[in-house]
Amino acid sequence: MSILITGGAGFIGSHLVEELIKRDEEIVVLDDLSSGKIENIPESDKVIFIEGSITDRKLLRELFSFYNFSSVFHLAAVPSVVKSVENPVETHHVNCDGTIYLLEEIKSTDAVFVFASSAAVYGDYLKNPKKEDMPVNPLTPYAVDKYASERYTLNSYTLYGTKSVALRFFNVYGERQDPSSPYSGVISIFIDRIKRFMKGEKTEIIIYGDGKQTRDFIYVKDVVKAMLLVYKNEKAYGNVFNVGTGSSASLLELLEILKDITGKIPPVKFAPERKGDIKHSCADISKIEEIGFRPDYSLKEGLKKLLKYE
Ligand code: NAD
Ligand code: UD2
Repeated sequence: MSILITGGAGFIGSHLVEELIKRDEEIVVLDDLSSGKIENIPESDKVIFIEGSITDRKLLRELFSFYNFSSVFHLAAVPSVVKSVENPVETHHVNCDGTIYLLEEIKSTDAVFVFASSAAVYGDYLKNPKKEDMPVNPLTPYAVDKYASERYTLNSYTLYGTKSVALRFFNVYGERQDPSSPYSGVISIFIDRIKRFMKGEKTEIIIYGDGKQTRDFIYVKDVVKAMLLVYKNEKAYGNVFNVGTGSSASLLELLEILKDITGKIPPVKFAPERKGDIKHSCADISKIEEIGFRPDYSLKEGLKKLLKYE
C-alpha cells in the first residue's frame, strides 16, 4: 500500500516526503508544480512523482483505481492569499473543489485523509491564544476555502466514516520555503536578506508596522511531526487541531534572535503596516497535546537548525 501526498513538491509537502521515506513507506506525489519544484522531492526509489492537478477528476479516478492508498495527505493548494483575492474563482477550484474531488475518491476506500488547513480561518478574531472551538472569521477567499475544506473533511467522517483530520497550521518556517515573493513567510524573507548581507550585498530588512505584531512560528519538522502523529491515531479522526508551538514572538524579538545567532543583520527599515495585517496570533495547542503532540523546536532552536548554527 502507498501514501498519496498532494503538493509533495512544495515546501511543507517535501519535508513530509523526506520523513516518510525514512519510515520506508511507498509514496506517490501528485503535484502540478505551480509553486512547488521537482528538485524539492528527495531522490528515492520509494517515491513516484505524478505531474498533474488535483482538479483533474479523471486522473484522480485512475490514481485511486491503480494504487491502494492507505493514507492521503492533502497539501496541494494555491497558498497565496493575494492570488485568492485577485482570482477567487480559479483559487476556489483548487483550494476547495480539489478537496471535495479527493474526498469523493476516498469515500469508497479505507484511506486516512489529513487536510492542511490554516490559522487564516480565525481571521482577525482578537482573542489569543486561538482555540479550535472559537468562532472563525475567514476574511479572504483563501481562508473561506480552507474553512469550507475543513468542514468537508470533518463531514466526511460523520457522513461516510472517512478517517479524516484537519490541521490548522500556524506560521510555518524552514528549509525550502521560497523567499521570492513579498508575501512569502517573513522568516524566509529575513533569512534571505541576512544571507545576502553576509555575502556583501547591499540589502535591508523591511518591517511593516511597528514590529510588535506577534506570530506563532513553527518549524516545518514539527509540522511534519504533527501530521505523522494524527494519521495513525484513532482519537484524531473527525477532529480539527491547531498546529503551532503555543507561544508567539514579535518581529522585533525574531530579529533579536536572528542577530544573536548570526552576529549581524542588515539595516532595518520600518514601512506602513500592511492592510489587513493581523496584530497577534498564537495557537492554543492543548487539544493536539492531549493526543501526544509536543513541538521539538523553540523558535531559537528551529532558526539555529535552519541557519546551520547548531
Ligand atoms: P507550497 O506552495 O510550497 O506547496 C503547495 C504545493 O501544491 C506546491 O508544490 C504546488 O505546486 C502544489 N499545487 C498547487 N496547486 C496544485 C494543483 N491544482 N494540483 C496539484 N498540486 C498543486 O506551499 P506550502 O507552504 O508548502 O503549503 C502547503 C499547504 O499548507 C498548503 O495547503 C497551504 O495552504 C498550507 N499552509 C501553509 C502554511 C505556511 O505557513 N506555509 C500555513 C498554513 C497552511
Ligand atoms: C499568514 C500566511 C498568509 C495567511 C495569513 C492569515 C504565510 C507566509 N502567510 O500571514 O498566507 O494565511 O497568515 O492570517 O504563512 N512582514 C514584514 N516584513 C516582511 C514580510 C512580512 O514586516 O518582509 C510582516 C507582515 O506584515 C506580518 C508578519 O511579518 O505582520 C508575518 O507575515 P507573514 O506573511 O510571514 O505571515 P502572516 O501571518 O501575515
